[in-house]
Amino acid sequence: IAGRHKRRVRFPAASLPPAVISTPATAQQQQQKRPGNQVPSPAKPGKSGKPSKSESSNSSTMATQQEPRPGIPALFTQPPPIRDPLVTETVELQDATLERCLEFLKGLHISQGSFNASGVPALQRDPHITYLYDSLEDYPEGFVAMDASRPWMVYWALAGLTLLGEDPTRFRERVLGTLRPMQHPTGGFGGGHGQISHLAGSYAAVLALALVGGEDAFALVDREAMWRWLGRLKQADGGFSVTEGGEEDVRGAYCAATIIALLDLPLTLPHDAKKAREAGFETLTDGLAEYLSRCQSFEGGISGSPGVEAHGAYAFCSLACLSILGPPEETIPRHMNIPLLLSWLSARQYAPEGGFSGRTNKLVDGCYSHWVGGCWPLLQSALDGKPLSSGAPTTTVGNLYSREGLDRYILSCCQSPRGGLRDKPGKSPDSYHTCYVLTGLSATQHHHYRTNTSISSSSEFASAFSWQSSPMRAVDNVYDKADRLVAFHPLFVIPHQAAANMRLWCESNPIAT
Ligand code: FPP
Ligand code: K
Ligand code: ZN
Repeated sequence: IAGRHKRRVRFPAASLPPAVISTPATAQQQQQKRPGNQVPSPAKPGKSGKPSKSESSNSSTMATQQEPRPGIPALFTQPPPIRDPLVTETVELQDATLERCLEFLKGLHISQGSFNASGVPALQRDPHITYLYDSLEDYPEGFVAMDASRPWMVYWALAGLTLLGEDPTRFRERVLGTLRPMQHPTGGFGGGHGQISHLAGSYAAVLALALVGGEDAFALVDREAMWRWLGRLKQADGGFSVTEGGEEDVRGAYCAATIIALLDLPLTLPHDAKKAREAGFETLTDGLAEYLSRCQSFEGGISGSPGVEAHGAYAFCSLACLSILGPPEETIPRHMNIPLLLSWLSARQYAPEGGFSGRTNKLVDGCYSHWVGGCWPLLQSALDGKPLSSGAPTTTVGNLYSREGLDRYILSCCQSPRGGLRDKPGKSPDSYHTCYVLTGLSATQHHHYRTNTSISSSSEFASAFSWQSSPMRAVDNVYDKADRLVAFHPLFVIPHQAAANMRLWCESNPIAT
């Protein structure tokens, strides 16, 4: 792959990923316009020999009239038959978005590559690989806000490359060198040099270490300090704040549960877990599921904290956290209203776009292929119930969303012509969207199910380490075999083996507390 040895970054007027780590300072910085570091590069001519149309031309309304390529069902080539008669700014934005997507869904945009028999463009594997290798190199000064997300930059690139079949272990030394100075003696990793520890950055750091694997990577984490730090983040309502003195939301819950499970941290509260001890808790996980339960909103979706708007990113955090805490068929029905959740989650998939929105009355976005798409295997597992003792894969409820629709949105609308994946047509790619769009595509391609055997010898997180996956039957999808991605663990968002290796090493190297 040519990009492997590239040492230059070319991000044309990149839009930054959402603030997964939000501080008032970075939020403000992210509003700033980035000085373009543009390397002009001519748009590749379509391999299909279709009439040429430039992305800037005002051709979107024409796209509704133009004939789609063969093999595409009408569901994905026409505006929805039922329209809201009340025209608002929101409705206009939605109409403009679906019009723009239609040209791509119908396979009529000049930037699209070769198509398969279902009218779906091929995955541009090599350009995406090159893009992600590039994303690990230098950045222009306009990206200064990303200095608070450095472990994320490492994780997004390595996770994306892994999905695409590249070997992340070749980055081991570099990753250790990058992350080592970001760890604090008082526990956890900061988002960059000299920054205080944050649960989001610590989650990304731990996942990056799991991806590169090996004893040196596992031993890099000061697990005792991590455990003490988590104790100080534990709040009286059962949840976790993301940093000492910082905000509390379900990101904290999921990141903490992931770190505890992968690193085999003790559940007993450390001595200085002041708030949690005063609330009467005895373990790091006490009251956590109840806290998540209070985050289900009137709509049925799940919000960042009790009482606010439901969002797909928080739905994944909450359902994944519940599925780490115990078997999903027990924890999810016990703490969530499932019919309401199913109704809200189903409403996230749009037609004709096929992709997911993050919340009611908002637009599809490729990154929700993971945040919303990643909820489906967890809910499916909850509905399928206890795994069979024979160990055979079991499906009772079947597909809960349109895998075909999501495949179409991802492959037709989210591939940036020069590599990298994006939110939607017209947006620039970034490594956050590249990682999570690919994670979503991988999830459509695999059936994720639990077995009754866990790789972990402890009973605590037995269920979290009992997942397996098998490729979906071809009839459920519309991508080509050559476009199959590596399967990821549905809770830890890294390969199953990477999660198992970290957990097993930590189990055999218990920390003294
Ligand atoms: C709204 O952005 C987005 C949010 C409120 C949540 C963002 C959080 C994540 C993407 C992931 C958090 C998870 C971890 C593990 C740290 P918007 O208003 O720009 O987008 P929208 O219009 O699609 O809602
Ligand atoms: K968005
Ligand atoms: Zn997005």
